Amino acid sequence: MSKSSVNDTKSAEYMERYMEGVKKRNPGEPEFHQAVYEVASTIFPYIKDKPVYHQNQILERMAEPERVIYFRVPWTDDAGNVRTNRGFRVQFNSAIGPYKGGLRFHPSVNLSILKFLGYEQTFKNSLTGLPMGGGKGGANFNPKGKSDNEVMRFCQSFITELYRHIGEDTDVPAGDIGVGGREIGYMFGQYKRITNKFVGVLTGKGLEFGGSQMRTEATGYGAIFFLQNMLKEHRDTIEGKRVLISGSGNVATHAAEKVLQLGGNPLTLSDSGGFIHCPDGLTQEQIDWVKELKGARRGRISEAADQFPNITFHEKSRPWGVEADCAVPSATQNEVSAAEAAGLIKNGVKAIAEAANMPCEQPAVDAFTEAGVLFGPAKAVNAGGVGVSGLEMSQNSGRISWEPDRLRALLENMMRDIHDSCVQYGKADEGPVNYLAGANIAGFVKVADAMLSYGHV
Ligand code: NDP
Ligand code: 2IT
Repeated sequence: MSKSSVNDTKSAEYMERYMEGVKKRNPGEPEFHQAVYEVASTIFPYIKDKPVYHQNQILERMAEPERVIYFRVPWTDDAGNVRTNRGFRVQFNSAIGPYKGGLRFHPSVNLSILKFLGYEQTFKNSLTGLPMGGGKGGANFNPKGKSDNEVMRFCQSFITELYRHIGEDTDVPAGDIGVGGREIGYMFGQYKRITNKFVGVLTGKGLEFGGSQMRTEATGYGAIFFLQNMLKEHRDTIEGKRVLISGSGNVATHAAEKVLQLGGNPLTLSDSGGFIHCPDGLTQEQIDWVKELKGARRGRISEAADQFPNITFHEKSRPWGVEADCAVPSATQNEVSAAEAAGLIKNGVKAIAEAANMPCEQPAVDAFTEAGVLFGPAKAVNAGGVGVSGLEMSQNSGRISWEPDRLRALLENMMRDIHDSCVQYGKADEGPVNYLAGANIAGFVKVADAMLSYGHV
């Protein structure tokens, strides 16, 4: 049990019984248990003197997806072989708006991972202040090594089943790991073809067909705006800070770019093969090169060390052993262990901003909190992505496109507002703000109160 949050006996007892139930009802789903635990450990103390939430079983109902869709995705590879994957959509909670959340294509995708992501998404979307419920989906499809035509046929088959369950007022998917502009284009094209409707059913679309300015940049930029706000709240700045970043996809490369723009030094990037280290700080030219490498060329991060003499590649390891001031994990879940957290703390890290979803294992989160390191939890830090997706939905409904400057300002303001909501609920009498509790409580209140209004549905 977390040492950081549940420290009164009554809440601890409720919490233990509650988690026993969650584990019993969802066997073999460790990522889902972890995500529920992280939220519940901060909500039980908050609701201990608010019996209405207990009487109406709000936390129990929140941990049960409203609907899970699970389907076969058959497709044919370039050699003519029939292949079969497993597709999912977890429609978690629609209390405050249509289900909204990304699609992940990765061989590791299973129900536990998508339930953790859909559960988290509900609180994250609430934090944005926009009317969006929570959902997540995807498939255990591995886009690596597949041709564009294979990816297209897969996406078309995936949407040929999913189209009947989604819609601009029902459920609006977007990208996540392995799903970027190319995949969204193929899926939107197939949806439009089947339904004969041009509506905002997916976000992250190309700018030519209803996409929003700033959506590509939003998650990474938003994460660094959140880090900037955390540092400012504690009388510090990003300027001159050495920042460790993992991943080299959409989120990581835009996080690195924003660190650079704000005067910091992004030292590392990574992929599943290892990490690159640039002690001088990556330049814009190097970040652009990585965007092209991991985007259109679909290459490996190790190639950066062959291209640039001041970059080294460290095979099969993660960047957390490098000495730095801040860390922004931006690849995947559980990529920072307790031992790695201890190393970061020993090296004097000041702030962690979770740009990926649940990148820190629970004992790592506890270690940062206990050491007084500023800890920005994923559901607040990376909410800029879905936030701009919400703005894409608004533009699509109005059949209008807003200017880049307007979206830039909206994103920056949204991240400041999310930060301030976390401070409102997470400010401690002494020591740093508890952003974990702040984000969970601020996200919870709106969804819980909407659920109370509806009665027992
Ligand atoms: P991308 O597919 O663009 O990039 C993913 C990156 O993470 C790649 O560098 C990939 O390396 C690495 N990675 C993926 N899985 C693993 C793994 N199991 N072990 C090690 N490295 C891994 O995804 P995004 O940048 O979009 O997403 C990154 C994270 O941010 C995810 O946690 C996602 O849920 C989260 N997120 C994304 C948002 C968005 O708008 N895109 C919004 C909010 C959160 P490799 O190439 O070797 O696979
Ligand atoms: O985890 C996330 O917030 C996303 N992958 C983005 C979801 C979205 O609907 O834009």
